[in-house]
Amino acid sequence: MAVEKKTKDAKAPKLADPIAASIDIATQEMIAHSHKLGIDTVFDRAVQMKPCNIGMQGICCKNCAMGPCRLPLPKGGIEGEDTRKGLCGATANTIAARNFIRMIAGGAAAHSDHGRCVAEVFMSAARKETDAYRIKDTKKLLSVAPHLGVAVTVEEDGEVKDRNIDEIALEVAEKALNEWGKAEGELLYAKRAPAALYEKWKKQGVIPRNIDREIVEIMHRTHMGVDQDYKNLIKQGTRASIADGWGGSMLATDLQDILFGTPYPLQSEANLGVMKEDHVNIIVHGHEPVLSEMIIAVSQKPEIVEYAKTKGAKGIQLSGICCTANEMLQRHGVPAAGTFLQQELAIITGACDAMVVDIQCIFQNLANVAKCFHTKLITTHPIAKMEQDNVIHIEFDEHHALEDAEKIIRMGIDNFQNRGSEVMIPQHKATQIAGFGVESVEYHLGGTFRGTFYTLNDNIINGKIRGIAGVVGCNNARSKHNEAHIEVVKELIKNDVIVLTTGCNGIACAMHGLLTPEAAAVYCGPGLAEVCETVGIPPVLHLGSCVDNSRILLAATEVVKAGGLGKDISDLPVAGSAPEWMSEKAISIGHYFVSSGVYTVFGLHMPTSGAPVFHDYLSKELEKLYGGKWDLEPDPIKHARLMIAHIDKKRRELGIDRGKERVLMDMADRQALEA
Ligand code: BF8
Repeated sequence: MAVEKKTKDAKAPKLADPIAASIDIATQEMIAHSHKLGIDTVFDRAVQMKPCNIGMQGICCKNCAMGPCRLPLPKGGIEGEDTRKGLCGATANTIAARNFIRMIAGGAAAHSDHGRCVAEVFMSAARKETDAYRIKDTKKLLSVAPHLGVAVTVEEDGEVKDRNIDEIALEVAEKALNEWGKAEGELLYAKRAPAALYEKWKKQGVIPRNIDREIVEIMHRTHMGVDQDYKNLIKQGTRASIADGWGGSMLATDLQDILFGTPYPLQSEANLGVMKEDHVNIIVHGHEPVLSEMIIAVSQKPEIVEYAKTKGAKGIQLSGICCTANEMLQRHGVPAAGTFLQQELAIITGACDAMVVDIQCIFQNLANVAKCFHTKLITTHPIAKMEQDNVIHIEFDEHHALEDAEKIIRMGIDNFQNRGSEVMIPQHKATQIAGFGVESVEYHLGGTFRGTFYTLNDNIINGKIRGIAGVVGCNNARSKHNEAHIEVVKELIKNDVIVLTTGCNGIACAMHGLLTPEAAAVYCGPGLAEVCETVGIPPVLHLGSCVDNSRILLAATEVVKAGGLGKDISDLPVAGSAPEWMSEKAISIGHYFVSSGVYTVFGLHMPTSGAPVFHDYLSKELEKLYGGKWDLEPDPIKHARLMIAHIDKKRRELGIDRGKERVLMDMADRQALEA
């Protein structure tokens, strides 16, 4: 019998159970449809291939050719001295720390290289070398300029004194680009952090010198035979992660806002059901809005819409996957077709006429899936090509961006007539209100005459809002798609914790109806529901893509500035979470949250668990240096409750844990609370 079963299994690979794979009905339907068509997806591959247990625990070193050296934990754990070592003598702590900070380097490099590309386009726009890009949001330009040391004097009427906008934009571009590789000094944006946090970083010697250097230094220190002290290794990881969150990512967000507009709340939709059978469906997937902004601009040209009609389509339906979805959503209301794990499914609908990709989170298997359909899969970035011969590469360049975008869109339109008979778009989508940011939170939750976070702080102090959670990050095919995202967020808002979201968590929350003001009455505790209903906001505020986690850092800083809740981010009743993390970027984000004073819980597993001493250093000792620490909890309800317990601890420390009558506080009241 056993032999017979083996033979049968060898012929028919195990397939994912759609119901076990996702909580989303559209995704379940599409997984079942993919099985009917005989096309494998990430969900099937996840049940067919087991992850390496030793790699998962962070204790495999492959940094030299004497290895890989694998240091599994002894059965029953470590008793007495941990004698595990690699050929060179590297301990489990050294190996796990090296691997962990290499993940930070990978994540910080991805965010920061994205930021650099935006800065280069910004420079072209400032120099007026391109017609496609121009400085759109001068108000944001003027607010960012001083943080880069660019002097501007703005009159009360908003007019700029002495200098013109073009000069300022050029100097901002130069100063910003300099942040990646300047020879001396420190990261200019480090001073945007609360003074108490900046001082902690200074004391620990972790203020980044420039963005690139911190990433390069990780690669050097983790080379065979260099840094062999896990505390010293993670110190460099900390410096590189700060260079990401308060550097590369924050610059990406700021420069994108100046070029393309700061987001303000708007209505849109999410899930595969946003695709339309009678329209040309063009899906933009990846991360840099430099590409997607041009695609949006061209797709709205009347002659392009007319061209689509000549091919029998009713129009063009743009939608996004991953963080490009968030970028297009935040500024234009373009709907999100899905999260990271739905990228193959979007093509399997048979209705995707073109999928345009740039960088990050793009499955190579898209090319194999596209081969089964008419879909044109177009890569656009010089650093991200695919080997399969059905992939078309149209290199995107800011100097001829509109022409490139038009070529891509016409290719999608021309392809509309090549659709096969096998079209299945799941009829599931949800309404969402997105487009939040530091500026719009200030507008909604600030005072009418006092443009800061006063109202938010007052409601935290009065206990209507128990605290703030940043819930972010990816999907991971090793866990049920969206389940942990949604359970964590629902448990938080049920307990009056307002949630700030980005990345694929934002898309997941949209798909499951949590990004509407109406969600407050259904899912929130009474305090948060009252605030949301009064101001007309959802209990979960979508702040954008993963580089926009920098908006969460600045929102927390604004809460500190508004007063009454301590002097540092680590004093606030806040917590961070990535329930379904997957990428190195998530580790970099997690670590800059921790280094900025935020208690941060990850789901699934931590890639450090095979080195208990190093793991404990992250989850216990770091708090003494920066006020934040790592934690791990795979169970979503326990995960949320750990965050709530931390928020309650901070409320007790601030003396705001007892229920109080709601009173409007002035600055003197707040200062009295701080004493
Ligand atoms: O940068 S959340 S799966 S899409 S890595 Fe990727 Fe993770 Fe989604 Fe955006 Ni962020």
